[in-house]
Amino acid sequence: MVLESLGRALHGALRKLSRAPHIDERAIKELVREIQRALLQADVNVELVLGLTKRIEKRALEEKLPPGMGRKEHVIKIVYQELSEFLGKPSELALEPGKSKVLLMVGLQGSGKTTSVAKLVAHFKKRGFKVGTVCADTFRPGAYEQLSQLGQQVGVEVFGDPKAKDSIKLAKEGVKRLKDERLELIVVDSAGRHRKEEALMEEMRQIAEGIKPDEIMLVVDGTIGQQAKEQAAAFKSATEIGSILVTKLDGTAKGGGALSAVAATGAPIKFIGVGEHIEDLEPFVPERFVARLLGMGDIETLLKKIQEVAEEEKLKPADMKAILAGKLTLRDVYDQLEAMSKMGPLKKLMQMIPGMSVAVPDEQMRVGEEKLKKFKVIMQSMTPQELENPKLLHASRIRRVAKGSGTSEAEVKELLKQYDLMRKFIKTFAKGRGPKFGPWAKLMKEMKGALPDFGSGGKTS
Ligand SMILES: Nc1nc2c(ncn2[C@@H]2O[C@H](COP(=O)(O)OP(=O)(O)OP(=O)(O)O)[C@@H](O)[C@H]2O)c(=O)[nH]1
Ligand SMILES: [Mg+2]
Repeated sequence: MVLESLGRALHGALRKLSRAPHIDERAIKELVREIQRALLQADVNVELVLGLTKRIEKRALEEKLPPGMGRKEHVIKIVYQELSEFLGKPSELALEPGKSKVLLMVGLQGSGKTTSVAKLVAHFKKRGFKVGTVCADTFRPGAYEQLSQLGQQVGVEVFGDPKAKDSIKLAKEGVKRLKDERLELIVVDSAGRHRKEEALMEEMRQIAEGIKPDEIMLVVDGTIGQQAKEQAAAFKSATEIGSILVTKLDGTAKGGGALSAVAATGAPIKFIGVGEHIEDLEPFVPERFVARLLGMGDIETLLKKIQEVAEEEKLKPADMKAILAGKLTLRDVYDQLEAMSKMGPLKKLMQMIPGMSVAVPDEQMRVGEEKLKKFKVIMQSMTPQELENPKLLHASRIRRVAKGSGTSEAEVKELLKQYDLMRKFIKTFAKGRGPKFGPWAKLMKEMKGALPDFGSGGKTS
């Protein structure tokens, strides 16, 4: 488990809070102290800890309770939000089918670059992308062998030459060749071993200049704790770091230090390494990560409720209006499934629309839990463009998505059909073609509260 001790300590602090008879200033101060202790033990920088806990304390003491939420839940929600914020903004590595993205991996010796190269290509291969790697490490003996063995395990091409001396030339050749092969993700491994750090940085700069990568990803060893900050800063000042991958978060007590230190540099953490094996890679989503750190045992129910409320907040009236105007994208659907406790707002909304359960066959309306899970996996294999504009999904893309998600084409098509149905239905009702009387009228009235000018017709396209 990742950062087990930090998770346990934070969880313990919140459990104590949830057991307190009532939440007064003392209980909040006690909670804040325990969070401080937990974070310091995870090697998080003192100043960062103080800043964070000050914010938590201030909000917990001063913020007004949202309707329908108890004081305890509210405090837990604040902790959850602030910790998520603390770990940076979520950001993903987005690929586009048919386009080449070149990713240059940099980092100090032994940070886990080569392993991460293999993990990354495996990750995206599984999602149906054409991927390959270039070994531009001409410094470390056996670098090419290491990567080509990993490449074999994953089943991807590794461009390299164990005898080459000029890493810049090699990197350029490799990238050109794999681009010609129309690979969609080309990950370039670079050397971490050098006589001097100066020379390493210089080589990195030259490779970057030679291959013009779409993104430079810095690999940082999570076991170094808050020292990661200086390291990230040094790389950032030498070249343009687009994102960060923190490795070895399995079994280190210092992971909290590394993650928070790196997040503080402003470059988004996109992945974390949690083991030596190829599949030990996770996209880093701060909120999900924090939820996992905190969420277990008896506070789980509380967290669930918090998430529900947070999701409801996320679905702002503006989004609601767009959705009701028929602008429901697959991403909206995905977000809903993500939010999915069984009563996600969209489902609630659907249930509020009278006639819905009749017009949409029962079976389709209550797609089983299993199917929803499958749909989510399918959507994870789609590109952002496809999620925004599902019309793009013609036969070959459907095939790719099915392959990438380990489902069948029929299942992908079924999802698209469901989506279409949902969209049309909502649109029809939003246009007011639904029942003009009885429960529908009542619904309109109820909605007026949430959607200030919904009654004036809303947008119709
Ligand atoms: N436990 C654990 N070990 C890891 C992880 N990532 C990498 N390693 C190990 O760290 C060691 C170094 O990894 P490499 O991928 O060779 O590191 P590198 O940055 O390419 O090293 P150089 O090429 O010498 O600069 C190996 O023993 C890996 O198995 C991780 O997430 N967890
Ligand atoms: Mg290496």
